[in-house]
Amino acid sequence: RAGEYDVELPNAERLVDDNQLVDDNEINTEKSLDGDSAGVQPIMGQGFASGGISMTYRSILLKKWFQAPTVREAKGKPGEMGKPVKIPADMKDLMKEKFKENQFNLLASDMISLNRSLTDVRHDNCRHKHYPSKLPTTSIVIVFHNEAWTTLLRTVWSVINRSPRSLLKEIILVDDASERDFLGKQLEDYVAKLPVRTFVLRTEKRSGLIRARLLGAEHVTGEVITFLDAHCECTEGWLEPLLARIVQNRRTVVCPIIDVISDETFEYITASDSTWGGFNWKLNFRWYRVPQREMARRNNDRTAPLRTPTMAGGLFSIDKDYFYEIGSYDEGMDIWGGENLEMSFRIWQCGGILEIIPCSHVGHVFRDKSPYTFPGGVAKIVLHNAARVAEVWLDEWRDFYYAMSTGARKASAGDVSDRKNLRDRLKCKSFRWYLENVYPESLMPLDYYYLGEIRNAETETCLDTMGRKYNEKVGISYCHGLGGNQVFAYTKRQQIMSDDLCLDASSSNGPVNMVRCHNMGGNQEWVYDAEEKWIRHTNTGQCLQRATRDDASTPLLRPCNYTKGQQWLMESKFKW
Ligand code: UD2
Ligand code: MN
Repeated sequence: RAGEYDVELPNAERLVDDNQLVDDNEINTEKSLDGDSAGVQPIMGQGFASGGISMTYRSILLKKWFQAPTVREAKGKPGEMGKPVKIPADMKDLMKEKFKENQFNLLASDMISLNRSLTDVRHDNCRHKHYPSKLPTTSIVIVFHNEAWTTLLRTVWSVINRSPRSLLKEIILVDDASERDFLGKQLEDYVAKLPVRTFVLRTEKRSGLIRARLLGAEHVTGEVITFLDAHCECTEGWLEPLLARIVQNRRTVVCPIIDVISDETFEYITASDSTWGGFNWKLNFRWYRVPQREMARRNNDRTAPLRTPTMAGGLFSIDKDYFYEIGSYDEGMDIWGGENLEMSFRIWQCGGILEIIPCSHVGHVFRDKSPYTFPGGVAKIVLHNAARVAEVWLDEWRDFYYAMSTGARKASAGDVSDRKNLRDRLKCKSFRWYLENVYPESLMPLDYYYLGEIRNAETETCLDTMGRKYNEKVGISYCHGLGGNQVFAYTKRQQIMSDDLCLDASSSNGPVNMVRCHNMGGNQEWVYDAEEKWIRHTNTGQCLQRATRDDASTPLLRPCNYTKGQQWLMESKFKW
């Protein structure tokens, strides 16, 4: 049953979805080597002093890496200036073993200084920007469950080394019931000696990142809360532009550009400054290319704040009072997932603004798989959280979410009355308002005639994406009534769409492909005649017809002939 009804596993999304409108060359991997970062200290002083590193493991690292001239070559210290770490061939087994602990190359991370240098990745124009001399102070809140020592402390050191001391109130680490000894007293002793006030809070039992962040936030004494994941690296000048924006309008919630720290090599890779956050019908967060209209609103200034429909969730700054005014987080959400979209919708619908600040860059280790347990099951937790988002914020567009899987329909959102009351109390706007004003490019169509299965009158088979990808033929198969791959929306723009795919034909005898929706009519425009039941392709004038016995896998495009094989029913909704 893989594929169709599965929930997407956490961390499945990389910085940029394969299928997005982002050119690979937008991701700039070339870094200039000028510009240094503060406080580079010797590796031995910071990299291996302690923390989850056994004596044998340590001595292997020391021998193999730091003493073998073949390994050191002329390369200097591993990972400096954000360079990738190369693991010697005879350490590959150890590397694979270590990878399992956190689902990233822990061996590489352990070889890099906690203070490693990075290049200044900012756009040139960012370096000369002037920010108000009086900025608010911020407290950094970092929650973690079983995080590795070196990634956690490298996050902390990067904050210390690259933030103006006067703006940094404190660093609050929230341990969400980790099961690793070195994250206990050893961590407390370590952070007690740091040059910036840093302390560790602990949840009593595993509470998930949402409630862990709430615990951290309670202890914030700065004026602004800045949340970071526990495997980040802040770059030169990351903090000032975030705080400066909040000074201008305290209802602005701001995110840095999230660069990629490779989970394989720990190379620091600058991300595109032309992507923003969106989401699909399954309520997965996704990166998409920023549309022209938003570029134009910013006068094509790539350093100007970018209004984003959603945020990734892990890295942002928010005025502390505003955080509570607007309803902090939904405490009914467990472990991981959903809170990023929940907060994004809430900010926009309730009078705030959500932005990416391109002059602020923070790296994050994106992983393919989640390293930790999801007590009760991944699907149950992630679908529960998403259902809460759908119930409270999506109005009738929640149907798109529920259409995507039986799992989603079965999952319980629990009691959402408090969150609905919050929405009333704050007099938040509708999801329609959000789609119209914030995110017209959304995959959830603003207006649509139909959402459900599309059934052929003669063969009683249904259009089906078959889980196929972009630019492949649309399928047709036995109607299962379960939604998922057999759910299509017929939109007011006359698209037949399934999530980000639209039925598309470029020549008059087909094939009928699934192509990314471009919202511009053309090959993606279809007219459904609700009386005659035919679906006519506007550009070619041809009609959609059932599959043949020779090739039962895909519908055809043929001259309209008013036979039953060209009749399609958009009536039955899928079974709820
Ligand atoms: C992204 C966000 C993450 C969060 C998540 C959705 C970024 C870079 N990351 O996933 O912050 O919004 O989407 O929920 O935007 N953690 C706990 N307790 C738990 C589980 C996780 O403390 O039970 C910690 C974890 O150690 C980490 C943070 O929460 O520091 C985020 O978890 P993640 O790194 O697995 O999430 P990520 O980056 O895949
Ligand atoms: Mn993360």
